[in-house]
Amino acid sequence: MTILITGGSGFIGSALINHLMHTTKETIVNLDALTYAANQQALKHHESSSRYHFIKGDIQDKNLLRNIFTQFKPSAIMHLAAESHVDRSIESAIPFLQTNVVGTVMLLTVALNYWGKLNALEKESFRFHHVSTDEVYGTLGEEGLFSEETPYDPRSPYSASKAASDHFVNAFYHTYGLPILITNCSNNYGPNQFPEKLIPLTILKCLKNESIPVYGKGENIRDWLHVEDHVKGLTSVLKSGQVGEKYNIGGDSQRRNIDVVKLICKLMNDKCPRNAGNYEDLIQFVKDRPGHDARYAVDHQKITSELKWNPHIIFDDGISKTIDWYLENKEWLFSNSKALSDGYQVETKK
Ligand code: NAD
Ligand code: TDX
Repeated sequence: MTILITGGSGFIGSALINHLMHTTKETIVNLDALTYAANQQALKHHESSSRYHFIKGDIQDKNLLRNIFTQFKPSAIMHLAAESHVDRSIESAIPFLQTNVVGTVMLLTVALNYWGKLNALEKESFRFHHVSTDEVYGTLGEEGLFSEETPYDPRSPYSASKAASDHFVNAFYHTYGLPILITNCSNNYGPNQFPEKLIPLTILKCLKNESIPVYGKGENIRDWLHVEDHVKGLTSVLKSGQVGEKYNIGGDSQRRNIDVVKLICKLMNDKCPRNAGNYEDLIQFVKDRPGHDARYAVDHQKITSELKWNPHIIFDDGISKTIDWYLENKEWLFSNSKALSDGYQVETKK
């Protein structure tokens, strides 16, 4: 079987490819535009494998997509390519509309055309798996969890673009019968995450001895899911999920941002003591993110009862090992941090 993975050089995509390369015999085709967020180092060790193919390109490029389908004849697509950072979407919504909406519809269109020409058996087993976010559901108050039935209520340009892409994926199932799956996961953390996101940014700021920006009062809550648990959930859904269905994937680890930042500071004090004072002294409360969603928390009962998936990595262990990884890969962290000062422009790596 050949799986086409879009955005495979990103944070989650690279963990997914590593997982599939280690645990299956599938051939993997990674289509990635190599934007600022991509990380080729994470997949370098697969470059000599005959089972791994990398193609640099944009999911909006219809001709390229057609050629890839003709050449590799995938039996499944796992679609992760996206602009993924909320703050960047607030700076400029257009790249989010282009990649997350137009790119997804382009991929769906070419996939549908390819799927329509397969024989009955191949048609039956083909899957288009769209990887989405819990942010499409909006924001929670003090009580409750997002279920698969929670109405969509996106609040940021990023989540609006992901919600739109989910709707298009569903539309291709209901209108044309394309065999789709959708997963909506909570905040991922782990190695290889671009240091614009809260956890690697906090580690970077500690190492640079710079102030750690906490938006508002730091009381917003996220449900943290280790990327290794997530990719296991994704492969379960691809293998055994019911066509046309969506599955929520969560980490059972709700934390206030300020508590996450303080925990990182505490662990950093032990692992890599600051010359003078504690890392906590670097915490600075800054202007809140506009439209900042108060709380995300995911009910993952459906994937747990149907596919026997559960998150296994305890947040305090996962975060400690994650810090170890960034400390062992300081060079990577610092070199990627350069793109942070690019003024949120979406650039392609040379
Ligand atoms: P990321 O930003 O780390 O990686 C995205 C990858 O997509 C990069 O390698 C980039 O080069 C590639 N890409 C961007 N635009 C492209 C285009 N037009 N054509 C081809 N490739 C392109 O993102 P991530 O954190 O790995 O997220 C992966 C997916 O999971 C996204 O769809 C995101 O919305 C979703 N998601 C992420 C999280 C999270 O916490 N990181 C949570 C929920 C859902
Ligand atoms: O400097 C910061 N200070 C701060 O307080 C940053 C970057 C973030 N925050 C807050 C905002 C959020 O409440 O921390 C929380 C986490 O922020 P991000 O890491 O930017 O993630 P979030 O906005 O929650 O979105 C993430 O999870 C869902 C991913 O970036 C999305 O791609 C995914 O869909």
